[in-house]
Amino acid sequence: MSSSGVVRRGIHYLQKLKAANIPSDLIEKGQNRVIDASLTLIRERAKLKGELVRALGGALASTSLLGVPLGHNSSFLQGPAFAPPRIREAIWCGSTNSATEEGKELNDPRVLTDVGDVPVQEIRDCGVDDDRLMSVISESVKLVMEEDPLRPLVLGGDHSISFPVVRAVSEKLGGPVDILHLDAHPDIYDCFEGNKYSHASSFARIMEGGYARRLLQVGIRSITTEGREQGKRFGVEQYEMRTFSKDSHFLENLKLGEGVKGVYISVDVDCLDPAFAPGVSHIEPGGLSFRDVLNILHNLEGNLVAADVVEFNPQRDTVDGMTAMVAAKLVRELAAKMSK
Ligand SMILES: [Mn+2]
Repeated sequence: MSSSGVVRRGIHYLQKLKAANIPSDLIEKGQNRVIDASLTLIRERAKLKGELVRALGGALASTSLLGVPLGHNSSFLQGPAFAPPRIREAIWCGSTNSATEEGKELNDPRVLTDVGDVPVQEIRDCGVDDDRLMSVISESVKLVMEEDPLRPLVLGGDHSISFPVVRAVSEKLGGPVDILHLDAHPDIYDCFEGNKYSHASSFARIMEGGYARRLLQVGIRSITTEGREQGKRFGVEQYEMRTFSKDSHFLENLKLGEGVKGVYISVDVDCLDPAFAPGVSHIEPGGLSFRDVLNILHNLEGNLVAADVVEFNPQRDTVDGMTAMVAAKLVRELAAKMSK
């Protein structure tokens, strides 16, 4: 990250503390204690939920929510940091019931549990940098996966979180996955505005790391020359909206993950046309309908090992929280798809 990026995004008083000769090991030890405490809470919640699901019996795979309220790697608005509690609220909103479209019951813990949020803001407030923060996110994902049969469904956050999440999934499973990435944007810049962790660069980090065999990007309609060149460089299969009517039959009958460790799905809410989901940072007309997305997800064949739903920005939502319901329904249907 450039020094200007640090000033703009970083936490300012820690620089002052260093200038005031506060010993750096005092700060570092404190940061370590806060990170240990954060991971302990996630570990213990995951353990309890895992024990509960195993005691109930009969689940081969069980979805568990993990919130990552991180918005500072966005190049525009940082509102996605506030998304996870809004999505949870909408999942359990009394205006609907707990059944998913294909008949799973979300109030059965064998289908859905929750291990809470990575306390991103609290950790950053202690002056922890992004290298370390990304490791904490990866570690948190692994703590969920530790508890068989739990599988993580991560609530973003901006799209930068997909890198540490996919890294954790691939490292934990011991090999690459196939990724289905629904988005208006390819998020594959080598480095965006000096930030290698930018939400516009997460898939460059994922491909460099060798965490994915195939990367299918669907819904693309805002792509630069660099986005196309990076796509070619990494062998990405980019399906643009301008040809969606031609590609839709193929995309609505995907079979992925064979010969690798499984399938990862990353849904940027802005893959949807803004008519369906106005509460996003980057309004990009000409997108997928909600039913297009559900058809792609419902019909996908493959072993879904983890997923994320990112870039919902509650600060851009309508007053009645329409996009929160949209993000929540994506989460609900993904949770049903992942559990078995
Ligand atoms: Mn996007």
